Amino acid sequence: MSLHDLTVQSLVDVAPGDGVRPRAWRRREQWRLDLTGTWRFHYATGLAEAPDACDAADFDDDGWDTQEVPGHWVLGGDGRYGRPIYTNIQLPIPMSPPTVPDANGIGDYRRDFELPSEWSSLGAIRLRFDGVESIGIVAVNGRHVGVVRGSRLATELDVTDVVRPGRNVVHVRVAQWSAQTYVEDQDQWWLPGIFREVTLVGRPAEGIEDYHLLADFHHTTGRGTLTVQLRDATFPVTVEIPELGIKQSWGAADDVAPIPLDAVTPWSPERPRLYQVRLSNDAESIESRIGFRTVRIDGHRWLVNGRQVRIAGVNRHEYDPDRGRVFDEDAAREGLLLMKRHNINAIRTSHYPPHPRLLELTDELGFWVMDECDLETHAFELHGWENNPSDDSAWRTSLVDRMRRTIERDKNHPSVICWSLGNESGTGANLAAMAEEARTLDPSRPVHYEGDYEASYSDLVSRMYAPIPELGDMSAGISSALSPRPAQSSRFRDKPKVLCEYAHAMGNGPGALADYAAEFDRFEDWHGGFIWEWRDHGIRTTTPDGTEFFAYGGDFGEVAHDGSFVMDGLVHSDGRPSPALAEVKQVFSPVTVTAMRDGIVLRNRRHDTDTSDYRFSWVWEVDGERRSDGDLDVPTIDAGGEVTIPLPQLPAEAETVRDSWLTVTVRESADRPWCSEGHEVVVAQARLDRNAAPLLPAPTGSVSAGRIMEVGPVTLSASGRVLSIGGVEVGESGVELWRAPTENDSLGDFGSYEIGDYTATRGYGLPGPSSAARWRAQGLDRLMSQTVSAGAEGDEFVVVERLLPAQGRHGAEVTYRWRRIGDAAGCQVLVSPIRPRTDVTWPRVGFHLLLPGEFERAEWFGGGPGEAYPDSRSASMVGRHASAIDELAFPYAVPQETGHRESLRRLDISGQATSIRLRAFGPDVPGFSLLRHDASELTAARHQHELPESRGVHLYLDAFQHGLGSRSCGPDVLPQYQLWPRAVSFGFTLELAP
Ligand code: IPT
Repeated sequence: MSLHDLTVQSLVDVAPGDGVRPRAWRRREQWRLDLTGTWRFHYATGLAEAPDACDAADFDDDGWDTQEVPGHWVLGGDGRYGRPIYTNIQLPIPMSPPTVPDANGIGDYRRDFELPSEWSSLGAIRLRFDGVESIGIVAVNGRHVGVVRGSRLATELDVTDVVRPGRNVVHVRVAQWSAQTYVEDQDQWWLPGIFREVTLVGRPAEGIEDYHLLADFHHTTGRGTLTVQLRDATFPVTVEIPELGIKQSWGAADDVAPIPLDAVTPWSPERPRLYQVRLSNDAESIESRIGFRTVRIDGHRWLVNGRQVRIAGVNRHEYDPDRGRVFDEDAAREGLLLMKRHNINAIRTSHYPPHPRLLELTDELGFWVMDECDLETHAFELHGWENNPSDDSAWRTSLVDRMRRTIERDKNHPSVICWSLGNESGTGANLAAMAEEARTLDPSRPVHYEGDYEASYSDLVSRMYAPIPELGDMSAGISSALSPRPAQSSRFRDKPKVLCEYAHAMGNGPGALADYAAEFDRFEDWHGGFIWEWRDHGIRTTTPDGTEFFAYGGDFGEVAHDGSFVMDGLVHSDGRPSPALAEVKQVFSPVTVTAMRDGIVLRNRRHDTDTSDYRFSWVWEVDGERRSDGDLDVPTIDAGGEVTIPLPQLPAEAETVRDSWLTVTVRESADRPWCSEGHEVVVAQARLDRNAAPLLPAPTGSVSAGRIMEVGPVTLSASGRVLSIGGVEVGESGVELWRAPTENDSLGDFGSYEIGDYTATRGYGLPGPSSAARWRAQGLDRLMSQTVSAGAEGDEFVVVERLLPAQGRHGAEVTYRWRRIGDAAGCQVLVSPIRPRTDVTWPRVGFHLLLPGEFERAEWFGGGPGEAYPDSRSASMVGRHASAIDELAFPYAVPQETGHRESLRRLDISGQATSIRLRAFGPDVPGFSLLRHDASELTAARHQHELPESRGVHLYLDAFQHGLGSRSCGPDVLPQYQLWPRAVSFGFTLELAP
């Protein structure tokens, strides 16, 4: 068949990929030729333009370009080879399975390799592909050897009879779109190409074709059992575990028996103990590693080694801003270390098996892994799941094959404690068949699939983005949470539960992590969850004038795209942690510390490790000054245990002096692979005094009236605008209710999608307008000031203004009471709602001051070091903090509200020449932010580089901020964190700092 005809046929083929039976990945193959590197490359925008017969051995590819393998041809180029496309649920091609449009990038790859003559004695030679998107049609020396399907799965094509010693030619034709596209509709960039390794693997005639090592741990006796399953092995075979003194040989398949082992150390994320294993026969020797653990489902408990797992997890995509899904081991390791430093103990490999090496790293560093098959048919949901491949028998073998290839490749990893059938593929008989296949191949691990809402073929009940009350409802078997079939509620109730996705980390957020954690701790059947997601998928790009930025959907001129929905990670595209990661670290902490006035409660949430590798210390501070400190005497707490210890001995004044704080810190007591000795695991604080918030002091003198008012160092216009502070000019001032909407504020109506009830009960795509839409409708983004009165009243200059939008009647009345207090100017601000509505919250209540741009640094006593919002404040500790002003804002891919620090007492803002000191007062003590752009500038820009030139430093003193929530894909701000219009009063003083 001609290459052209073969392509036509392969594009629409729903059969599984070709190749020999899948087997476990080996880092070292004894006979291995690396075929990565530079390949000759031809790109065509469609099959009609692709060169025919370019698979022929003698085809002249002289005029061809080159392409690096592994790589994606749409990246790093100038658009010559097409551009990246980002879509979430929708497909960028028409919904007409299994066909694809004519505009279909075709990449032809060619290269030579030299086959060493020693290889002629081998039993088989295979060409292995670890990742090709979307399909690869492969020829060696002009002969067709198979089609590679399953973009993130491995394929080994038998080329024994085709290769010859000396020079050989490989040709791979890759098509961007194929029938497989319909089952690989994950929420990510479409990035075609050969993006993982290509290798030529030699197999000895009488080797060990495949092996499955099952290392069980018996938690009641502390013993282990190693069961070795061999496939196509020539005996005798020897298994060795040098560390355990084991060397066992079997003469024949029938001799193979489980090996009992006395006293082994079990494997867990906290103690990822691995043992080296060697399997050998006369022809080959295989190095592998085992970790002893037994996974079991017992009623509603998901157990490993007899103890329930606690998933403090993240969804991890394979992603790099320059290379896409090309794996970089160093970067991957860095990412895992960053997770470990932030108390993340679990990974869901959303939504496909990762590069095989990654699982060796998770074995080594210690993570629970939910290994997910490469399957997602989400686009069908937009058409009521009609023709869903998950339920279409034509796809059965192909989907089952995907599952098989996932399991066979990854079965020997102790970190993998569960298989996931895929993501967002509706439900259907093929999924049930995949689950069946998983159980047959590997009965040692449970099966997960979120879309199986009734848990009829999966072992775990799973949800995504469930609102908090739904967790308890599901535990109780209350039917409203269990759509679509409440009748199945008892089955739900008795199964272990997990959130495979929650807390959508898009932009500023997520909120309510601590609230979820409390529920996970409360209900035994809930095992935690995986935050969506680890990292933003921005593509490093430059504007025409050379400014670097991270591109998202639409930035490459895509016709259909899903905008910034691909920027929803805890980590920025460039790898830097977002403020949310600090919250994650606190909330996920393996040991919780609750410090109270009458004692400290410590709870060990680790799986199987006591606390003897931690050290505990305390410090007592008053007004941010250290008064005393010491080690905390904490008895060793076993896994799952809890102790209450008394507070350290402190003088009696500790309970009376204002701002008396006890801070307890848990640290690693030795170096770990992810951190050095002394690394902070978690911090907790207790306020020891009961003093109320300080109030603005009384006036110490009068104000000078005139056209310009002088209140100590501050000058004000007749209508009360601040003009200067100690000679420092102020550009703007006044109360502000608007904040630049976060993506959680502005997204979440999923407007055009009809998902019906399913949407409402599952908590994402909440009905009704978003907060930002309501705020805008009420005009909170364009309030106009109207001075009602301004004049001296006793020793004060009192200004009353009304803030209302054009045509609107809802807003606020503000009273500013300026007074002189020693060398400072003080102001008490009272904000009261005008005709508040019961269906529109406020974004913030704060006072805004525009200072000159020369200010660079901030030092403060208050909450910090990072930002805090009402539903994301676990990591904020009262103390003395300092930062460059530029570091106080986080550069979210889409500019938005950022940088708020809470509970301010004192703030020094300094530049080269001057420093301004601010003190904050109650009753509603404000927090602050210092930003280079104001709320409306941040609102208008869609990318950081679109922000206008900074007009200076914007100080916001916010008495309240609305919470963050997770509504960009999940529940909105919980009621207790919403900011409803209310009377608010706070004070501050301004002066030049000494
Ligand atoms: C859900 C997907 O599973 C995940 O891949 C990602 O798209 C996430 O949401 C949002 O970022 S699907 C969603 C419609 C619930």
